[in-house]
Parts: sequence; structure tokens; C-alpha cells
Amino acid sequence: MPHIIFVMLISVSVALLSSCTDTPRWAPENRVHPKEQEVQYIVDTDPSDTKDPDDRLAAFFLQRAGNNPQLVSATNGNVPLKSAFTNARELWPNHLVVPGAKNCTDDLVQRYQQELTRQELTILALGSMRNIALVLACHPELAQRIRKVIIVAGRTPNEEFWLNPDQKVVRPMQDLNFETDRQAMRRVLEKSIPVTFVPFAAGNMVRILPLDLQGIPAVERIRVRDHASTLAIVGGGWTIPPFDLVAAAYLLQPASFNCRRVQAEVGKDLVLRQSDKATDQLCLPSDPKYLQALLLTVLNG
Ligand SMILES: [Ca+2]
Repeated sequence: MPHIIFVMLISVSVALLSSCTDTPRWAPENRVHPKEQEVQYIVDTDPSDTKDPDDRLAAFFLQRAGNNPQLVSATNGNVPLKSAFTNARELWPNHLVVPGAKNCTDDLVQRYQQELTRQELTILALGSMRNIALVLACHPELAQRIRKVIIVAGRTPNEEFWLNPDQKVVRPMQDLNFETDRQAMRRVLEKSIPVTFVPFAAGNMVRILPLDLQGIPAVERIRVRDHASTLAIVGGGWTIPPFDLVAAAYLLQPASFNCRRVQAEVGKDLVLRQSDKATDQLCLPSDPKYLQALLLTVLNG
């Protein structure tokens, strides 16, 4: 225990020092030209106003990229359903936002049915699988109308989630979207819907320095900075791993990712094993520096 406290003290000192001396790494000449493709999709999200800001950044990114969803739904994970809905409505002011559901008669289930009957859609799942599992339980026929579900969860065998694998301070991070509702994940994966996992490792490869987010509202920059300060002590290096933001980038620009086929196993952990016969895939940024530039180009306008 004294060792951990010592490492934490050192980390805090380094973080505080770097917070004083860090300068933005982003400059307008770093801009890249996005090659996004137009996608029809629903986003299911659990935005917090006090913890992880990555759902929030994903909302800014998608709206600024000009590829808007057919529907936004709020789910649990980072925060309870009620808070997620309040936050989602603020983040998506010009969109239809529906609250998380518990029953087949709830508005969310009807809206999903309406939209998926009208057209085939991709689902960008940024929180737990609770809503999507419910929709599929109420209307199993809708599975064939879902082109793909993009899920921010999963790990390769024996992979642990460390922000800094060399430091390994305190304990590994959780696979929160999976652990919030394992049963819902199992129910979604049992359906024959193509799934793409954009997991912890993908977000951790593309770290964002709060100072580089020059184009988002000041209140959002402060949220990101505050969250980065909580991660600095566990190896975050005064940056955030923008998990949901990277998944949103995959939605618009899948060619910027390397993907391999995996078979998902739902147990205590969600384990993704390589299998050439599988239809699901695990995707990681092929060039993390380019992806970081893409994210900042869009977010900074
Ligand atoms: Ca999320």
C-alpha cells in the first residue's frame, strides 16, 4: 500500500507540473481532410455531465461532421437513465431524443420500430446494451433491419485496461458498457446482427489533450480538463482516452481502422477471440496520429 501511495504522489506531482507547463499540440496546419461516408444511423448514448466526457465529444463530433442520426436514445452506464436523457436532450437540441425504456410499450421501442421499418440502419451504441436488447426482445423481426451495431466494449483474451500499461497504478479500468448490463449484451450478441467492437484499446490509442480542444464551448473544455485531471493520477498523462468519440469516427470513416474477425464470449468479461469464421469484428485505428488529427479537425471546426 505505501508503494501505491508513493506512486500516486509522484503521479499527482507530475500531473500538476505538466498541467502548468503543457501547451497545446494542435495547430491549424495539423488539419486533415475528412473522407467520411454518409451513414444512416441511431445513436444510443449515456452522456454524463460530471464524469467521462466522451459521449459529449461524440455528440459534438457527429453534429459538426454534418452526418446526423435518425434518432437519439438515452441509456444507462456512466449515469442513470434519467440523467442520461436530460444530458442527451441538451447535447442534441435539434434531434428527436427518447428516454431509455423498460417495456415494449415505451416510446423508445416504438420509435426504433418506426425508424427501422422505414430504412435499414446502423446503431452506434455508446452505453450499455439495455435499450437495444429490449427492442430486439419486443420485435425480433427488427434484427434483420439493423445493418450493424457498433459497440464500445470487449477485450482480447487476458487484456487488462490500463491507461498506462507500464505504470499500472491502482487497478485496471472497467469495461463499463458491458459490466453495466452483461445479460443485455448477451441477448444482443445472440442475434444474427453484424457487430463491430471499438473497445478500450481503440480509445486509449488516440489520447486527447484538453488544451487541444479549442473549438468546443469553454464549459465543455473545462469538463474535459477536469476529467483529465482525475485520470492523470492513474497514468492518464493529463489526457483523456476518447472512447465514444473514436467509435463515432469509426462510424463515419471505417477505412481508417484495421479490423479483424472475432468471436465474442460473454462471461465475467466480454472476451473477443480471433476467428476467421466469425462475422463480428474488432477494429482499432490504423494510424492513431491521423485519427487524432481527424477528430480535432472536426471538433475545432
Ligand atoms: Ca458512453
